[in-house]
Amino acid sequence: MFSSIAIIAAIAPLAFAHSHVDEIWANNIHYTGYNPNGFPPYPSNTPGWFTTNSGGNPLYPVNTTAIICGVGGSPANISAPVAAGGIVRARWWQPGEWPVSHHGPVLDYLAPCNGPCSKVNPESLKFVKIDQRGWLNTSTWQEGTWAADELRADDQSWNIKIPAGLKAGEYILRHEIIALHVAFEGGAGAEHYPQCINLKVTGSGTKTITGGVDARTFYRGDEPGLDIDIHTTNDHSGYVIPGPPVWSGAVKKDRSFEA
Ligand SMILES: *[C@@H]1O[C@H](CO)[C@@H](O)[C@H](O)[C@H]1NC(C)=O
Ligand SMILES: *[C@@H]1O[C@H](CO)[C@@H](O)[C@H](O)[C@H]1NC(C)=O
Ligand SMILES: *[C@@H]1O[C@H](CO)[C@@H](O)[C@H](O)[C@H]1NC(C)=O
Ligand SMILES: [Cu+2]
Repeated sequence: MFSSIAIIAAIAPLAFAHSHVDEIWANNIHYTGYNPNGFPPYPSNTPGWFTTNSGGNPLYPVNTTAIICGVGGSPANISAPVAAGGIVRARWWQPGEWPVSHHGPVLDYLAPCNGPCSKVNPESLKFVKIDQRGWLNTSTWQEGTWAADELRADDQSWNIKIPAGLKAGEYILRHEIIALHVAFEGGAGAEHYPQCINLKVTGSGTKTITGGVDARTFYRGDEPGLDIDIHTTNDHSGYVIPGPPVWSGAVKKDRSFEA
């Protein structure tokens, strides 16, 4: 009896686990992300935001604080240096691969902290979208190939280009996967997986972020990019990626950029 409870307790986090960002590279320096699942190793210093989202579960209502930087999101205590124009790479932890069923877009947002990101209130952040990628082609699956499939194929990882010429300072990078496998009418809804990362952008750039918005206003939930049955066809060439348009200050030349 006692031991079966212990076994259930041990496997439950895995059974319900979706994912979280476990590894981060910036300027080719490696960091371990915060692990919300309650087992080691805990990093002593990480630019990855802390959450209380044990199991990495999705399905946030799209207009609550949790959509900003995750359930119970609180700021990481260091900011990873990265040059403007440089690359941040995020790797999603999963016992195995990012789930094959979890097709959908990958999106990245950036907000200035106007001071140290370690002290920032997530509700004060004003984000712009810096890249997005949605449906890609009709190959491989009944639903076609999506950005999340590309992420899975690249070791569950995504490269994010920090806009060239961005003014030096501390910023929150909000990296997000949206899984659409149960987004159909009568399904549970689109699954949002946000992960915030503290960055210290360096260089002599002059571009400042203006026109950013609160992450709680990105999505409604009933727009065509979130309320969709992806299983009916492999051709979603008309797919409209949800959220605000890509910021004009983001240079659309990286493979991750697609307006
Ligand atoms: C970050 O938090 C960890 C865990 O509490 C602590 O060991 C570490 O010293 C902190 N680092 C900084 C730079 O505050
Ligand atoms: C969030 O969305 C729900 C469902 O549409 C709505 O009832 C609620 O008023 C919204 N809350 C805010 C703060 O906008
Ligand atoms: C579809 O997209 C994937 C991911 O980018 C790529 O690997 C694959 O070659 C593409 N297939 C076709 C037929 O274009
Ligand atoms: Cu899931």
